[in-house]
Amino acid sequence: MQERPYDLERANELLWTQSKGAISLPPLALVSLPRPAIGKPAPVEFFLKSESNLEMRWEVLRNQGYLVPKELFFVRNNSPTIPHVDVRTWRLHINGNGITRPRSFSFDEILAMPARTLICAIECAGNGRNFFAGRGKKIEGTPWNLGAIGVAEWTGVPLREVLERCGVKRSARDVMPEGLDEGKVKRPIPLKKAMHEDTLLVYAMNGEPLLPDHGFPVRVIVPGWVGIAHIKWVGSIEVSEQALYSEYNTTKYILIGEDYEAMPPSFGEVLTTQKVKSAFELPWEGKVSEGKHTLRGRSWSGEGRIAHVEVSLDEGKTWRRARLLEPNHDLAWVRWEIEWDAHPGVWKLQARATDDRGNTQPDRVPMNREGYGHWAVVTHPVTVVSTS
Ligand SMILES: Nc1nc2c(c(=O)[nH]1)N[C@H]1C(S)=C(S)[C@@H](COP(=O)(O)O)O[C@H]1N2
Ligand SMILES: [Mo]
Repeated sequence: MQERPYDLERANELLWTQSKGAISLPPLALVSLPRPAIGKPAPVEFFLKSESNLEMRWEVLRNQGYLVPKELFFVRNNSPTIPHVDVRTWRLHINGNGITRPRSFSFDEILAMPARTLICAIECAGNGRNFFAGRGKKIEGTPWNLGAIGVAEWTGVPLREVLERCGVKRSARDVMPEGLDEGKVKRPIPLKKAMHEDTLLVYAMNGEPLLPDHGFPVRVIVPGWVGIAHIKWVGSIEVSEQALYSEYNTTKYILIGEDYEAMPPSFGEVLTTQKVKSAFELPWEGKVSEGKHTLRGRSWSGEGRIAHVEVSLDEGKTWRRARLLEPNHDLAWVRWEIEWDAHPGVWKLQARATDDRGNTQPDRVPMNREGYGHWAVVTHPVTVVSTS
């Protein structure tokens, strides 16, 4: 018998009171409260807030370890509010013509299945969107700098285990998890990806139950793929012998533009894996005092692990290799550091990473209408102030 990560009976109650900080009402009373856009506290020191989204400030990672604590993890909600899910009545329904035995699972049944734990990033496809600006056209969408990413340890059951218990057919083609949020957010993944041992239905993040913001009680993890594939508050999953579509793979989370081809009925190229990016653990347009510093940052790839990172302090004329720190997980990130003797003035810092598949961050990436997939080198402005 496998040990439960936490007490199921009290999970709902605990999570809501924890995430709402001050208030501690019994679960029934909570049901009548207005649904929040964000559940956890969102202090301005940690986050930039826009509608129902929280962008992590990169400077907060400076004193953190490899994983992002749940309190600091970015939030991206396509629906205006997050749902209240009662884990005691919650069920996961599996249906569609791609399985022979449609059925549903209780939370207890999910917990009783063989668990798997892994570390990976979740990154919004629009992370870095702001850096497309200044190319003539304003881009709609959540105005992210680089803080729409986090790395955590996820525990759950392989989606494959669940699908096999439903008699998944070899002829099945697409698998589409659907969220219980107002917008019923759903996006398909191909059967092969759904059956990968690392594609999980997770109920724990960094060893604790998921917060409501991150999909309590169960969310999907598809390592390396765009954030939108990682469906939160999953309530049902359709398995189909036909290709499946939703707005999230036909009109949104696709690349539209001259350099991209439409994949009808999708209006553009459908996004799958994330590319390579880098960020400094510094405030945006921040100030540092002159003198010797250790510059720190992180680089990541949705296709492999980071092989090396270079830093330039002279707008790309010369580059120096940064030291990589352990650990360095596939489909997550690596922390790095480099010495800097900072002289007063305005500096433009750049970091450029290469992954073990040979993907190196380019100087520019072609525009696309919705501003997804900006993985070019970013110039980070920092003012060094004189101390004399
Ligand atoms: N049900 C549901 N799942 C969802 C979303 C959503 O709006 N509803 N947002 C997606 C997007 S766009 C991203 S980037 C990630 C963000 O995960 P996080 O909020 O836990 O950081 O969740 C994905 N899963
Ligand atoms: Mo996203």
